[in-house]
Amino acid sequence: MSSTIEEQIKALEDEIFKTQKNKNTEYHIGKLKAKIAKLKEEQEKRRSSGGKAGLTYAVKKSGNATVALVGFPSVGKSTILNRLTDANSEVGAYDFTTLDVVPGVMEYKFAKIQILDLPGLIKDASKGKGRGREVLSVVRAADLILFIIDAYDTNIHVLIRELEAVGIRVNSHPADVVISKTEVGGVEVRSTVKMTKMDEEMARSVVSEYGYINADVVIREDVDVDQLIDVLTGNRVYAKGMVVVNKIDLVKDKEYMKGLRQKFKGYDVVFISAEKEIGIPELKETIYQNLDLISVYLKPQGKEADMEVPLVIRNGATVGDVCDTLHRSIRPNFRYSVIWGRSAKFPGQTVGLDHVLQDGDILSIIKKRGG
Ligand SMILES: Nc1nc2c(ncn2[C@@H]2O[C@H](COP(=O)(O)OP(=O)(O)OP(=O)(O)O)[C@@H](O)[C@H]2O)c(=O)[nH]1
Ligand SMILES: [Mg+2]
Repeated sequence: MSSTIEEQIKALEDEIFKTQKNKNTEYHIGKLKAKIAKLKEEQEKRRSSGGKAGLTYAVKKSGNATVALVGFPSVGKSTILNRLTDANSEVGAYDFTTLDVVPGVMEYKFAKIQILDLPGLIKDASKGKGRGREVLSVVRAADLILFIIDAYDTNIHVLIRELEAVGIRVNSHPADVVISKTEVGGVEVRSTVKMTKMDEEMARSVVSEYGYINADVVIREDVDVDQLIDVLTGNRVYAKGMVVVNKIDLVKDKEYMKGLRQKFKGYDVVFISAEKEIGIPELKETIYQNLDLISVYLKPQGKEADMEVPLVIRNGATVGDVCDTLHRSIRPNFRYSVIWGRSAKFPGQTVGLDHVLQDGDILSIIKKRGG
């Protein structure tokens, strides 16, 4: 075989495309998908060891969370950034006005949310078209993806496919499957749930095809082949996504908008006109809600808590995370903390660094003497 990796992938993809999909071909297709995943991994490895592929935009994360504006050229991403933040990104009536990542900060309900305006994405961006791979590498690091859609050009699937091609999964979660290598015994698959999309035998053959010789596979969720391959590949990122339909000032038909809401079922959808400033408050609120942030009030030892200005953190954050947000000198000097509110078993409970906070908690951090 002297064909390149690209050619091998293409041949396998063509084969899947040509194969009738039914019960009898399921196994075969599963195996082909595993082969493709393996080859793509190899391809990624080569790309990232080659010089040019290492190129990325330098963006420093800041604030409580990072939001990426993803969309085709000229849908109004830069106009939106300018509406949401104090940044000033160039707006133009032609495609690819934005050639760099332009960051801005949206301050909302005491949260500082970093918004990244990006160059427009096009089909085959994941293969490198229009600096696509660099744009997508920025998207990989975002907590929330805003799919910006022109009211009359609503093909979001092209965008999602490009994200998927670089391992980004939108509005889903890692499958509950654990694969551990073993010394002997071949590939063993056990499932704790009824499997309706793929049986154990198929899971076994996909895992083997991917290159495992001995492994224990425990499946605790009704997954399909693609989800299993995501677990095998291991470098997927899971991000939230929502849809923003821009330029609604051009839409006169209310029914048309209803249809769009239907089309994007499963996503939060916000209709706006960035230019005419319609729907911006709702957009800000929806972004905030999707980021799943909470507020914690700090109480200096022996003083009243500051109930005016909360500290904003991610839902699920611990006392230790708060320490790190405040200053890096705090954790090494941490003695204990005292907590009031929803996460406390009783008001004034003493807790440690691992304690998980809840919205509205009041927290007092006690440092070591002299710390
Ligand atoms: N009618 C209307 N036009 C808009 C709206 N928002 C943006 N535009 C126009 O759409 C064009 C593109 O806007 P940009 O903000 O530059 O779009 P972009 O997505 O950043 O484009 P690229 O950087 O090239 O990918 C400009 O002519 C804007 O004035 C809107 O809400 N309504
Ligand atoms: Mg732009």
